[in-house]
Amino acid sequence: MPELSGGPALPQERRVVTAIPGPKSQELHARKQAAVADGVGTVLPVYAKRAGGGILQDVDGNSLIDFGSGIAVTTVGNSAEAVVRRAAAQLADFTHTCFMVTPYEGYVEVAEELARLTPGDHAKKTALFNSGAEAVENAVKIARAHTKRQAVVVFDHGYHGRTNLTMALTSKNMPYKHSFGPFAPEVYRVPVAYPYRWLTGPENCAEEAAAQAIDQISKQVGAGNVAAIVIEPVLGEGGFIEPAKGFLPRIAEFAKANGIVFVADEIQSGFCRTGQWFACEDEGIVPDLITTAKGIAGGMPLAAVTGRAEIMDAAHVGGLGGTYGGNPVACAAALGAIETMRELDLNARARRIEEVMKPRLQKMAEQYGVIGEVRGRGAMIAIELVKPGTKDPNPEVTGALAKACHEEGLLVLTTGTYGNVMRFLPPLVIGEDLLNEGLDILEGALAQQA
Ligand code: PLZ
Repeated sequence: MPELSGGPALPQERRVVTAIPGPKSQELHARKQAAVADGVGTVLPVYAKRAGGGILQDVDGNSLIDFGSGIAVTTVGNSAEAVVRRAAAQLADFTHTCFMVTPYEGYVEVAEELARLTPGDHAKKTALFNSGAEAVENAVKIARAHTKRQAVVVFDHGYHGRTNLTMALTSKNMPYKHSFGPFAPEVYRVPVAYPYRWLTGPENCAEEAAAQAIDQISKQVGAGNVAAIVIEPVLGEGGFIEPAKGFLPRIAEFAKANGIVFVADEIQSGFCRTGQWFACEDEGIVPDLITTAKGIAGGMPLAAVTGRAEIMDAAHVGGLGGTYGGNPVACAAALGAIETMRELDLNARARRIEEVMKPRLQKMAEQYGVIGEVRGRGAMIAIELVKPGTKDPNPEVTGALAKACHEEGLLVLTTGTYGNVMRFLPPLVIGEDLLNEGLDILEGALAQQA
């Protein structure tokens, strides 16, 4: 297996030398519990020391296989060479001027790259922000300024962030919204084509879900009142739901016919994650606006709204911004991340990861009745766990499996509206041996559960 990690050489091997979490992590965790607000949870309290390639090393000397990438962020690996090189050079030159006060080239270069990389050959413009939620909020601001309408349509199982407006756009109450209302008004939620859970079965799911969504928008909101339809081309926190083929194009077409801004939230699915630069390319969708974050900058906080120049320019001069949006170090990191994606052809890597993972997971699904479905594409793959012989969600077994994997030194994340989906988001530079070893651990954990 060729060495794909751009980062400094961190041995690419799993090593479990203490209980997980080990004594040093436990000590740090006690300090965390005393000093950090309880609302900020922790999936697995091992404290990081170094990370790179497909490995996370903790303070006790354990090396874990990383199937999470910090929630789909370190797509190019941690501390990827080009990210470190460019960000370090920028750190030495200047750390901040505020782009709204004294602009700099890196911001403009990232905007030019986004115009090249996002779908469609129309004139495009970009605005940069710090987090995914901020990008989504700004996409809504821009769409409202452009259409002079207020309503925003989102979908069942959708996730768009934790700020007030994006909580309103997010579908799941616990843990994202509970006790935090009231939420922003003029947000309307409609069905999404979730093939595995569509009541009449997967065959007509795309047409039926699209018809229901369009009917609800038309009858309950009025298409002429809708500023934006916001959707994740693969729904991430909702459970790695791939809308049934045909659904997204139908919704995009409806938006176009009614002067509604179609916003693809590619914050989790973008930047090579699904084996394409953006997941919406799979069905040839050209969104009016696209929101990106996570994988864009190799772990530095950066987010963007990119889209049709005439829509992006609808907000008045000075109407968009923020002190740190498009921070120069984050922009340098993004240029390094994009360079890495091109140089290592990470889209091909993502497709290879799918080729390795999916058949093995499908085999496990044949053997173990708790796996209801294997789905996803590229390096955005998931299993949905159910009570055997039914489609009843099985969050208990999902949690137990995750715990068993963690104890063996495999970091996995769960997700889903029903908490019953285990998702796999390895860095795209992970070695194939580690990928297979991670799957071996999962298989062992399944055997124990069954
Ligand atoms: N849109 C599609 O996936 C972030 C959430 C983690 P921020 N998803 C991870 C958590 O529990 O907070 C996300 C996303 C999609 C928007 C966001 C929000 O991005 O950078 O977390 O604000």
